[in-house]
Amino acid sequence: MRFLTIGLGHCGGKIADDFKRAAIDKKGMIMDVCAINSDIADLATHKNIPEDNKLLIGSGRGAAKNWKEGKDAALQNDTNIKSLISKLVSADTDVILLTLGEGGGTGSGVAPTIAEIINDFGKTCIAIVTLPFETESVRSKVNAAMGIDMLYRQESVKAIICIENDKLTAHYPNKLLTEAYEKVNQVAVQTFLDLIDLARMPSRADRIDESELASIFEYPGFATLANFRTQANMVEDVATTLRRSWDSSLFAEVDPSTASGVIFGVQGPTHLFTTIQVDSIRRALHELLAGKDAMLGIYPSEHLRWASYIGILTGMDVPKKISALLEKAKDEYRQHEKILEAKAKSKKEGLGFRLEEDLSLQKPSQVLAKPKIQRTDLEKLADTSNKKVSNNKNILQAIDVISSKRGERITLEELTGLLQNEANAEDERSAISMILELQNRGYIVEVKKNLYQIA
Ligand SMILES: Nc1nc2c(ncn2[C@@H]2O[C@H](COP(=O)(O)OP(=O)(O)OP(=O)(O)O)[C@@H](O)[C@H]2O)c(=O)[nH]1
Ligand SMILES: [Mg+2]
Repeated sequence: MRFLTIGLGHCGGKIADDFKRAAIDKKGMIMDVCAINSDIADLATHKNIPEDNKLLIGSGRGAAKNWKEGKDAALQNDTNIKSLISKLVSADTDVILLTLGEGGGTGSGVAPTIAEIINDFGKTCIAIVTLPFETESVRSKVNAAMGIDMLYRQESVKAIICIENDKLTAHYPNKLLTEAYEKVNQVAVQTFLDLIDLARMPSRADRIDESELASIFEYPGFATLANFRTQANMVEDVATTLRRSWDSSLFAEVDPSTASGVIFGVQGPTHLFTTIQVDSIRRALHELLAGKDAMLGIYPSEHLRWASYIGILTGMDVPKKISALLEKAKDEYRQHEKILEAKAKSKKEGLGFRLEEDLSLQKPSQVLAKPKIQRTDLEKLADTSNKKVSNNKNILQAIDVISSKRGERITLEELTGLLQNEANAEDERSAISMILELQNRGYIVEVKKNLYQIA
């Protein structure tokens, strides 16, 4: 079989690099490989991918965990991507494999565009994607949700196989994250290659061939890989071990009853495959997957001490993990938007430092020196025992009114008129009380008899 693996972004590039390394030893398998990334440093780390097959798109510094940035970079490099793929794809390429980590900006944003380009080449693709940890940021979740949705809708994309990163914690609790990543990437690569090997393996019993396997890949929808190995003498019932082969994997949990196609190969010592045992495996497959395109290969080998179950289930409904991711991405995005709205509002309103209000309670420091003026006439007129003006709200309004005339000179008559019209002074007497208060606070200064300077 001939594969073209295209690694997208950081995680996708690493998995593609692993594919190339692991496939080198496989006789009869041709694995063409390339990497597309917006991060120049990542590309340099892929030792097994030829330099000519590495394509840098976008900024060179990554897509800042923004799927739109990744998508734009792919669109802008449409011609370069097409020429890279046309260099590597050939008439006998059976499957194009896209590998990426859903959650970043590059892989999530670029993959749907690549799938569209592949469609123009008349080829189909399988995607192997990782799902972000539940504890990753809202940005990662939105990228992943958006990326998976866009990828799923692409016509050329058939089987989407999801590695569930959250399972890493249970599988490798004490490993460093980098080691756990390496491990899970290798397991995914090995499982896939074991499946391909199955279709090339001879058998004296029923076997699966490459064209059967290729036809199973064609069912669109979500898929999972199964790979389980156990000591042959531990297998009491071959059929019950079957289900464990996908339930215990690092791939996202699926509902096998929704599958369209299934291929299974069971390998083990010859004595394991009595007709009754093989019949029981077939029954188990049939009960679980009635009406499905299910194929079983049996690979007895005299000297094996272990039994292994390798398979793929395709054309399945959305795994629970992805439905939950889509919901969580929406919820957390809404929450995030609310926080941003509140921050924008608070920015508009400022920090609550109102100099004029503060000044109305306390004399401003920059006020002009209070002139010694005769206020007796005004005081008489105002009858300062009148409480109307001491109302803080009215005086604030008066300050507001005169502040628009800062620097101007204004007569007593104009000032009383102004305060009556615009500062709610009820009558001339209240207006004059306000004038006295404004003078007291230093907002106006009587520069001549009945002529005021607004400070
Ligand atoms: N299983 C596995 N998951 C990984 C690995 N590296 C990263 N991830 C996951 O993949 C997601 C995407 O990360 P990257 O591949 O670094 O993102 P990218 O596509 O390069 O995008 P940008 O860095 O934003 O340009 C992360 O959120 C992780 O959940 C890895 O080696 N193995
Ligand atoms: Mg990156």
